[in-house]
Amino acid sequence: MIFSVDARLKPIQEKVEAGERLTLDDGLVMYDPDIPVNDLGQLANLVRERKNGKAAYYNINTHINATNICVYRCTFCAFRSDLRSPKGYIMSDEQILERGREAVENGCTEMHIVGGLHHQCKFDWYLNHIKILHDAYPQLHLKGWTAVEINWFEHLTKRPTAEILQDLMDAGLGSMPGGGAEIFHPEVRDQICEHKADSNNWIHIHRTAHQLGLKTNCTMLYGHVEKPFHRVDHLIRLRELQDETNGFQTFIPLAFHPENTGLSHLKKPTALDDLRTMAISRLMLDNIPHIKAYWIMLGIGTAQTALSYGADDLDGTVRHELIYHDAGAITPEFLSVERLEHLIREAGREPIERDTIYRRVMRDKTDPKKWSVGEEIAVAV
Ligand code: V47
Repeated sequence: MIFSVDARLKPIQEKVEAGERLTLDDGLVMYDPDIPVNDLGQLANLVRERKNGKAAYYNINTHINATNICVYRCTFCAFRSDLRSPKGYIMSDEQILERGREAVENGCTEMHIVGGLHHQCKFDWYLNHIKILHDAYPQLHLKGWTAVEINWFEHLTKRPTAEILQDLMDAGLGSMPGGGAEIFHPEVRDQICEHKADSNNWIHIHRTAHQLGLKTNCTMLYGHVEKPFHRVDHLIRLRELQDETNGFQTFIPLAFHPENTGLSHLKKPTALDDLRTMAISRLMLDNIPHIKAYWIMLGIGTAQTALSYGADDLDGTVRHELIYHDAGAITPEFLSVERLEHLIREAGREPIERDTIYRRVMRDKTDPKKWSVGEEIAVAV
């Protein structure tokens, strides 16, 4: 044993040190509030350093949400709007292209594209975003449309998942974000978003994406009506798909922000719950290379601390984030590269700029807006 932990964690520590897989019961033990978070952090850090050494990754990215008008009414969402609400908006092609220009002007390697499911917009409207952005700015990686949106496009077109994804890839889609997973278990999903893609749909869409060679991320929205069992069950379902396809790059645990949502009576998860969940995610998801501490959602201090609780990625500089800021996030709208690198170094880690599919980014010293990419970053399995 490299370090000492609470007696109830000893069998788990043995497994972690031997590189053995943890079970659902192990996950539930780790969620017992009497188990010290620091002990879990030490175990998660062992796995994190085994996989990613001292490296901590970030990227230079921006977001675009071309509309917030949405047919769905997920109780946790503060971003969505009705068509006739003064809050509702929809962006024109010119506005979308202007965002692409701004992104390239600021040296971004990635644009994160998600939005509402506007009942008056056809699939071609969504496909066209990818087309016009990719045609104008081919160097910008387009990470777009969650499985929930893909499921909606299937509903609109009556076409199978693979065809929809292929159309998007042909237009220039580079990868898919991990949103829309929420909590898979129907006991929870039926309370917070019963109308949208269910767990089978979500898993099927990511499986199909992986089969087509599209890398994706995965998430879990925690800290609302779910119990520890639902969280661990969710992680195991993601782990099972990863065993099958190896197509997930990063897992992002998303802490619920209650403000302006249908669940505004709930308290947001504590920093201790955030760190416990980060550590348990790293420990349960032994086959996913990266765990992201999304600073926008966790807050800067917790995200920095999470780099010693299993996380190896802070996401990016981020511009134009709306989903969390509409739900009361008090984090800034943007962090500079200098700030991100400083936060990483302060945490005793080595900052590495990556692109969306985890290749090292090399910047031109005289003009940082110019960049090239190296090989995919190796992660020990
Ligand atoms: O699916 C919505 C969540 C997700 C709230 O793949 C909320 O790199 C908390 O998936 N409080 C979208 N969470 C964000 C997302 C994401 C973010 C950053 C990086 C990546 C990636 C993906 O946000 C939604 C939902 O689970 N969400 N509303 C809220 N009030």
